[in-house]
Amino acid sequence: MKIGIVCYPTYGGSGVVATELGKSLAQRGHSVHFISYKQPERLDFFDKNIFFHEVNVSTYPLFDFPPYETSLTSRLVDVVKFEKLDLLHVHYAIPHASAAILAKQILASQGIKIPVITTLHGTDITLVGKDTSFEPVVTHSINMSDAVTSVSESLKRDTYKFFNTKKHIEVIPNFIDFNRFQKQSKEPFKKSIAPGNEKLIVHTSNFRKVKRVGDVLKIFAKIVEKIPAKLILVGDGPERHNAELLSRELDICNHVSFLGKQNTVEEILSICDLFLMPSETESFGLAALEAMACEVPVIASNAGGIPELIIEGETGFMCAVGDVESMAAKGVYLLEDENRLNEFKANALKRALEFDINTIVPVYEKFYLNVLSQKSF
Ligand code: GMT
Repeated sequence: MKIGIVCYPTYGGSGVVATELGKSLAQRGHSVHFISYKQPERLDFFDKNIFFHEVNVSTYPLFDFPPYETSLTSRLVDVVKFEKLDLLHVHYAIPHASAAILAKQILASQGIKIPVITTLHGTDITLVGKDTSFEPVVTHSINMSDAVTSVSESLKRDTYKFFNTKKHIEVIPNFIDFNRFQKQSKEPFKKSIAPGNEKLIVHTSNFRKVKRVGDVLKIFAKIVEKIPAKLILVGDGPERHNAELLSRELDICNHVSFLGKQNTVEEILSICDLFLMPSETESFGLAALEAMACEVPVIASNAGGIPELIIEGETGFMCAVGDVESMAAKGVYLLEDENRLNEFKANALKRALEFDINTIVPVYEKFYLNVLSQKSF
């Protein structure tokens, strides 16, 4: 198949899933055309089946807000026509789905038919999408897509709750590439971060409010009162500065490392004992899956799609959003007993294996073929 993938190019989960999906589809022999305003972060190599089409947004003195959606739509029309694509798979509803729907209409007026598949990832539904300034467009885009997928049952339920749609939504979860995400021996690195053999606790995110990075620090501050431990924070974003201030306030600076954005997260995860994900909401929790693949158990909030990933009392624990006391208590319970911790680590890997890229990508492939066979688009 010739597949067009539209996504955000940055570190966000939807861009990562879209890029990894495209890379895997290319390995399976499909031609994959990425369309975005920048080369996706994880697309840093050459493959004869992978193509990248940059969207350039023209500026003009009249434009206080350059119209990205219009430029994207025009680029989609051009790429679909010139590359003779079979389908468009757009990741994150805003503005990718609406741009693809308009491109599809323009192409139809020229006698070219192409189905649009929209994958809902999370905040495009639970936070941004339901905002009244976007809602009518998101609803229309969902209803006009030829097929829609969501990354969890929870996100599917939220879509029906927040939007006026009866569209069938196929749940296809996030997945993980074990060629990259697996525990590696990184003893010298571990020694440099934890010279006293302290337990290592980790959080990775884009430091947006929804991630509750402040809770990560509060949980850690309580754990470190009882267990010698260090905290590694990976990523960057709007809440980073507040997090730094809070770590000073909590007097835990000597135990906390802010590493910023990192390309080889799997190396950091490989030396860690516990992952914290106290998010306000999380449609799936890809970062937790990455940790589990590297044998790191997770303590998370009991929100969104997280219960579809974590097995309570086996691969980690889930507590109410904001309940830092309980999360810290669970953390101590895990870290204080080496045998118990090792059992949770093994369980985490076992659970992650259920989301192997080689299991999930064929599900998308089958889904595409099914949409193409319907011919009703
Ligand atoms: O988590 C983020 O802030 C990024 C966001 C995105 O769409 O870029 O991630 C969402 O999509 C991921 C991939 O499907 C999911 O694993 C994340 O749980 C989801 N984030 C939220 O729902 C907050």
